[in-house]
Amino acid sequence: MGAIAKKIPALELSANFWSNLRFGWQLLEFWESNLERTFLAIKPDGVQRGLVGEILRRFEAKGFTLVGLKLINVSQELAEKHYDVHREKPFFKGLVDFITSGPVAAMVWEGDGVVASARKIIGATNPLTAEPGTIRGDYGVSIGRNLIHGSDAVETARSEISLWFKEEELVSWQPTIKPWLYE
Ligand code: DAT
Ligand code: MG
Repeated sequence: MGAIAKKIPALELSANFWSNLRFGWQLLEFWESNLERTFLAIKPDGVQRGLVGEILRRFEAKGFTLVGLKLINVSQELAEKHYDVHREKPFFKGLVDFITSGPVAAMVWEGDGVVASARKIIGATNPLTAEPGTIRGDYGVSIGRNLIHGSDAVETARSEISLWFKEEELVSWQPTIKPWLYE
C-alpha cells in the first residue's frame, strides 16, 4: 500500500486519513476509559536477589499490560532527577548512591487504575510495616532496600515515564485476553 500510495498522491492522502481516524478513535477510547500508565523500577536489590521474574509475574497475573521494559545502569543525572522531590531529605545521597549501584529493571505498565493499584501491590515504603502479600511485605526488611519504585500519582507517572523512557521504547498493544479482564 505504501509504495502504491507514493505513486498516487490521492491514495496517500486517503491512507493518512484512515490512519489519523484510527489514531483519533484510539485516543477517544483512551480518554473515555480509566486507562492509565505507571512507571515501576525494580531497584538494584531486587535485581541482585533474582526477584525480577517474581515481581513481573505479580503485575502480569493481576491483569496489567507491560508496555515498556529495559535493564539499565542508572546515571547520576537520571537518579538525581528521579529523586528530585527528596533532594532536601537526609537520605537523598543514600538513595542516589543505591539506585546507581547496580542494574535497575525499568518498566511501564498499563491498565485501568494501574497507578494506585500498583502502589498497593508494592506495599508501604517500610517493608517491616508493609502488609504480607505485598512485594515489600513479602521480600524486604529495610527501608533502604525496599526492592521497587512505583509512581505515586497519575501526574507523577507521566513525568517519570518521560524521564526514563523514549516514546519509541513504549509499545502500545492489545492483549487478546482483554475481554476476559474487562467487561
Ligand atoms: P515510596 O518509594 O514508597 O514512594 P518515598 O517516595 O517516600 O517512598 O521515598 C522514596 C524512597 O526513599 C523510598 O522508597 C525509600 C527511601 N526512603 C524514604 N523514607 C526514608 C527514610 N526515612 N529513611 C531512609 N530511606 C527512606
Ligand atoms: Mg515515592
